[in-house]
Amino acid sequence: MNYNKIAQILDAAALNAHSIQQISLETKMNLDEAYGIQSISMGRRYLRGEKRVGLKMGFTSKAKMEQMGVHDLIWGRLTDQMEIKPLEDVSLTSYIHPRAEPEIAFLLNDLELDELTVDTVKQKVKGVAIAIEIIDSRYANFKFSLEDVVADNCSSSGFVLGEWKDISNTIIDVNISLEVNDQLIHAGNSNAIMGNPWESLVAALRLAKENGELLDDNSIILAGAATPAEYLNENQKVTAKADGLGSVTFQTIK
Ligand code: OOG
Ligand code: MG
Repeated sequence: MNYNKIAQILDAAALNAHSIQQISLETKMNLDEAYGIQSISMGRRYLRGEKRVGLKMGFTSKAKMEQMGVHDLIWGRLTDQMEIKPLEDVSLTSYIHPRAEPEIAFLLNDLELDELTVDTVKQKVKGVAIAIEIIDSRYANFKFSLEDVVADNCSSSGFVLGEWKDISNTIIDVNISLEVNDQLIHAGNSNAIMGNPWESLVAALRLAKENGELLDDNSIILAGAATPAEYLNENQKVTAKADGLGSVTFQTIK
């Protein structure tokens, strides 16, 4: 199968919310090829009018690596169509088997940085927020290899942003949790994200530079979940909280 064809299959699976067989079972691809497929598949979305609004990092914590059996850092693209407003009703019919996970989000300014370190990248941040990511692997049973998930834009499907706070609100060593219907489901610490969530931003900016992804004013970065993800069902109130960042909630409907 050629890469355009694979990109088209993945794009159609996301668009129509139907699952497909893992690509790697039939077609061998290396990581570069998988990112190439992601790029072509996202190109199809841009042609339909979706706008890229940022990037998301994946497998930045042990909790996520262990849940999914993938142990390498990955990155994908976020579009405007994936954004869900806080308190919005989310219909599960547009997803295959969605899961939610608590995230930390960064809002960027247009500053260009030469050196990317935990100290320098702070200059490029206008705000930090608690967020929830909805992931929805296009592969049956949410099962994939590293290459499969990369080709599938790292399962990206939705995100909800809490209120932006300035970076005097620390995001280091804070409790972060996911609640469903006011019950605590997963709890973690922000430092589970690469030892310090700022490291995830450093990695994101480095990858963006290496891959020619422009991160201009108001771009969003999701740092990757600090806890495992949880499957969603209808009629659930889903909330993520982090110390100092407040909370964000959405509601699922049929
Ligand atoms: C892949 C996406 C991983 C994260 O926060 O680690 C991710 C998946 O788990 O399906 O978004
Ligand atoms: Mg995530």
